[in-house]
Amino acid sequence: MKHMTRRQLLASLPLAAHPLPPYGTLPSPRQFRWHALEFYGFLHFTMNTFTGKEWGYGDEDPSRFAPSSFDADQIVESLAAAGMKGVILTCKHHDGFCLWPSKTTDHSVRRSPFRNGRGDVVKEIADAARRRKLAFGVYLSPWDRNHPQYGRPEYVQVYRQQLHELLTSYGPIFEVWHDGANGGDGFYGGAREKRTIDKRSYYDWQATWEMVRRLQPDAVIFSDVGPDIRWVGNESGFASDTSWATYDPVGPDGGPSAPGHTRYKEGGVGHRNGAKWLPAECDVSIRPGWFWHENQNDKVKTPRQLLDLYYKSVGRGAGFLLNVPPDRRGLLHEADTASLRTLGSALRATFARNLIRKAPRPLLDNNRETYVAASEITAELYPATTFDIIRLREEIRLGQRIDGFEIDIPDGAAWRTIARSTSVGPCRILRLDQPVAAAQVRLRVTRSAAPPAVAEFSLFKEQGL
Ligand code: FUL
Repeated sequence: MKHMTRRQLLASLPLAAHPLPPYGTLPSPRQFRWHALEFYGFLHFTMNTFTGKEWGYGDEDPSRFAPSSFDADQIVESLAAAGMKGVILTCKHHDGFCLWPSKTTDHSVRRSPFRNGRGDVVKEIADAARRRKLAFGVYLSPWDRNHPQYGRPEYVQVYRQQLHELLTSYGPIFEVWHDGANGGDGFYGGAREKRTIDKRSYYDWQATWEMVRRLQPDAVIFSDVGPDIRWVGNESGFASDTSWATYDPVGPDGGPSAPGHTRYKEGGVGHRNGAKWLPAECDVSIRPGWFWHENQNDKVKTPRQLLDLYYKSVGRGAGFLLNVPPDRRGLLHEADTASLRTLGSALRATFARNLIRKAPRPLLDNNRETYVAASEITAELYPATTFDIIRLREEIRLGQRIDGFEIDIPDGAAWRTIARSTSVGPCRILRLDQPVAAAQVRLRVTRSAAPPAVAEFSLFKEQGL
């Protein structure tokens, strides 16, 4: 290939030799660590598993929570087999039933037959995750259809107390998940009425989040509006094809936003040059429902469907939060574990080895913290090798810089463009319609807000399905 110009040569030197100034808003260290997880599991498990509901009313008898052979290791192992690096448990869903023996309420495992009332599902999952080296996170529904005080100021203290228990008794927490579904009808200690709240002011989220920061400074906080991770705006598991890590949430009326009170559809694309680093997370269930239902055992997403969602979430710079609900035994069902296993082996086989043999070292070292400052990079594969997956990463601690890029392969004496796309950020995976074979592959950044800082350029051949 042609010789590098002096500018290109300078630009291809690694960070220490040629540092780039950062551009725009940047991820916090806790967000930067979160970006490395990419794929993690959601466990929707509670009273609903036994009543067959999706949203319990809050009047369910705790005696109904009776998994026959709960096994946290089986659950966590199955998630790890899929390649997940963390797990978030619904410690309390909208029905208010607490999976740990909370001091704030009687409506908990303490009054259930599970481990004769001495069990703690949160502890068992947290411990199993730790054993398997998966990060552990907590979902705690702000809406509580059981609690008599829901809708009144007292309940906000209860919610904080519950969160306090979760953040102080179960070791390091990587993510705290606040659901935007809030308020409506419920049992409320027997009142059986509708209680609506002002989503912007009722919870005083700032005070709650300050507590999270104090108790678990490394945890990222998820909600429709962050402050660390944003909802992608759908429950189908995909980000928009162009998706920015930056975002400035606003309320539906253009005013202040709050969890459950945003123009949530904007979460898919985000906002180019938004003032906040607020990357998207894609939450989706492996089944039609969030909870396990017998009649959905034959509706489990296939490994191919899951892989497609992986490309459309992780591959667009978002997190992939895949829900796999335990069944009434307290196990992940065979249909789900089979899908997870095949997905995991496909991901491992596909991404095992970057097919590029020669390129500037920072691109090949599998290290998101080293980069090449260049807008054109030619990589070599020898002999000519077949690939259908292209993965790029920016050094996001220097900001989201790239707006557009193209991928070329040699075609006689010229180059032929085989793929083009837009945002990169923490991760961009392109999947070609047809595998191509080439001995050289060129990345060309066609538009960028600042000189590009490319942390990874890899090629793979999809396999394992
Ligand atoms: C929604 C809830 O209403 C669903 O039950 C589920 O927990 C999902 C993850 O979030 O807002």
